[in-house]
Amino acid sequence: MTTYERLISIRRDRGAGYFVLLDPDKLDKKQLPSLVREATEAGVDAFLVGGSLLLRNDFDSQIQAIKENTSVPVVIFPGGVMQVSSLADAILFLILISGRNPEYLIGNQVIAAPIVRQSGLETISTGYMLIEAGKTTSAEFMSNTKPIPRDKPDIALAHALAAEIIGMKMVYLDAGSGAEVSVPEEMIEAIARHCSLPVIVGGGIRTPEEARRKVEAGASFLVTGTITELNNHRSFIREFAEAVHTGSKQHQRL
Ligand code: 1GP
Repeated sequence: MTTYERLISIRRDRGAGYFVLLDPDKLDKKQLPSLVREATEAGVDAFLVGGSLLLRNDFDSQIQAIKENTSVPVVIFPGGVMQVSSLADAILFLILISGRNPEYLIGNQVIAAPIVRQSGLETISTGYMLIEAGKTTSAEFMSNTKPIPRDKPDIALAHALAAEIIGMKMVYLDAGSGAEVSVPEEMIEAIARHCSLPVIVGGGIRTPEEARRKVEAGASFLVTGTITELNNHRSFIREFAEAVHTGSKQHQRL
């Protein structure tokens, strides 16, 4: 079974999946094994690994340390072409479709493609959209692109439909790490209703209740990064996992 198939089966069996984002620059090497083990026990469905910047030169060993301590998929969520490791299970091959910066639409993909192919990594083609976050996020600044306005679900939907027609496998609605406000439910709903691709939602989600609302609106996968860095105890992560898994049941009932 490919990692993509595994993720789809998680969505089918649990209604929605809960991903924890680990930013290589913020990982404490000593705490990492226990964090990964506890998060796995608490019900996390996959780990995403990546960041807008890479300030340290130990990406491979970080991935290895995560892999050694979990049975769930470890998927690279790359902020740049340096973030490739054959030790991961897959890589989200991102196209920043909400922006109009050619470097993030095709330039970086061309640079990364030969290395990704050589690595043997499974690729999951993902239409990545930045959504207005109430502040300038690292992703917005580093990509030099303008996010989609929060009050324009129709614009976000048109991008998601384009991703589907082009043949991408997922869309990722991201307010960006540390966003002041998360992706609006109205936008998630519009995409979930009219686009058949699985929708990953992340950025600025701080409480299990907020996570539940995103899933009830139709998110297939929910991502937290910052909040799990700050509160990485098992009970807190478990609350998020339960909110995501029960929120999806609410969604199915509607
Ligand atoms: C960012 O969606 C992720 O790309 C997670 O965001 O760090 O704000 O949870 P947070």
